Amino acid sequence: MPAIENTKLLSLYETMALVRQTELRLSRLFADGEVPGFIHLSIGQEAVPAGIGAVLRASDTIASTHRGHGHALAKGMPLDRFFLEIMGKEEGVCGGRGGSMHVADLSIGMLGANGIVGAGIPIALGSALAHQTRGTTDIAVVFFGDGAMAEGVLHESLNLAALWKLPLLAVCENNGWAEFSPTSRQVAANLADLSKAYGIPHEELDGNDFEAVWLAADRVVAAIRGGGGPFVLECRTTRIRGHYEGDQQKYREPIAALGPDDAVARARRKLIDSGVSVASLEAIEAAIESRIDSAVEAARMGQAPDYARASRDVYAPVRS
Ligand SMILES: Cc1ncc(C[n+]2csc(CCOP(=O)(O)OP(=O)(O)O)c2C)c(N)n1
Repeated sequence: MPAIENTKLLSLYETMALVRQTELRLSRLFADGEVPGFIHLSIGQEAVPAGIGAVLRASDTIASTHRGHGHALAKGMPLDRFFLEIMGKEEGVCGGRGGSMHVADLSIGMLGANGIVGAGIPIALGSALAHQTRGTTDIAVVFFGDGAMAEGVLHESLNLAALWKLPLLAVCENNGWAEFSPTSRQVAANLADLSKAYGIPHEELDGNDFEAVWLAADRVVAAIRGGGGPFVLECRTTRIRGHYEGDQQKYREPIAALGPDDAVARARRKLIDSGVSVASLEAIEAAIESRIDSAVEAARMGQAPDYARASRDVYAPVRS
C-alpha cells in the first residue's frame, strides 16, 4: 500500500475529530433538550466521510442518509450554520426546517441528508446525470447504509447508473445493523453480488481505517472522473451508538467504546506512530472544541422558528 504523507493524514484526522467531537456535543445537547426532533449519530464511522470527503471538490455533489452529520461536515458545511440548523434556528442551512435528518446546502454540493432509507440514491443518480450532461468531470456520491439494499430504488438506480455509465460513487456504510435487526436477517443478497449483477465494479474495505478509505477513494474517484462509470465502495464499519440517541439497545449488547479498534483512536495512533506529537494532536482537538463552543453559543442565540413564516417555501397554500 503506498504511503500517504503526514499532512494528508493529519487533515483526515482533523475531519474525523471534527465529526466525532461535534456528535459528542450533539449528544449532550440532545440529552439537555436543546436539539428538537431526534438524532442518529455516526460515532465510530468517521473514517468514511473523512476519507471520501477529502478527495471531493466543491462542485462534486453528495446525498446522504439519516446518519449524515459527518457527510455534511466533510463536504464543507460551515459549523455555525450546521449547529443552527440542527438546533432548529432560522439562520440554519435550511432555515431550521431540515434538522438533523434533512440538512442540505446546495452551495457546497450537499444535496441533502434523508430520513427515507435509500432515498438519497436516486437523488445522487440524477445529479450524476446532470454532471454527465453538462460535460464536466464532477461526480456524485451517495452514502447509504446496508439496510438500503432492501430498497427497490437501490436496484433501479444501479441499473440506470450502469446503463448510462454515470459518474456515481455509491458508498455503502456497512455497519451490520438496520435499526434493531442485523442486516443478515433483513437482506438476502450481498452488495458484491448485486453490483456484479449490474456490471458495476465493487470493492470492500475496512471502513474504520482512514488510510484505506482515502486510498480507495482517491483511486476510484479518479477513475470515475476519467469516464469509468459508476463504482460501489463498501466500507465495513461500526455503529458504536444505538440506532438513535436514547435507543436502549435491547436487541444487542451496547458498545460503550471500541477502544483500539475505534476509527478515531486508530487514526490517532497511526499519526503518533508516524512521528506526529501528542501535543499537536491535542492542539487540533482543542481548536475544534473551541470552534464547537462558539458554534453552539451562536446557535443558542439564533432566531427561534416563527409560526407566521411556517408556510414559506411550502408548495401547498395555507388553508384558511
Ligand atoms: C423507506 C424506509 N423504510 C423504513 C424506514 C425506517 N428505518 C429508519 S432507519 C432504518 C434502518 C437503516 O439501516 P441502514 O440503512 O443500514 O443505516 P444505518 O442506520 O445502519 O446507518 C429503517 C428501516 C425508513 N426510514 N425508510
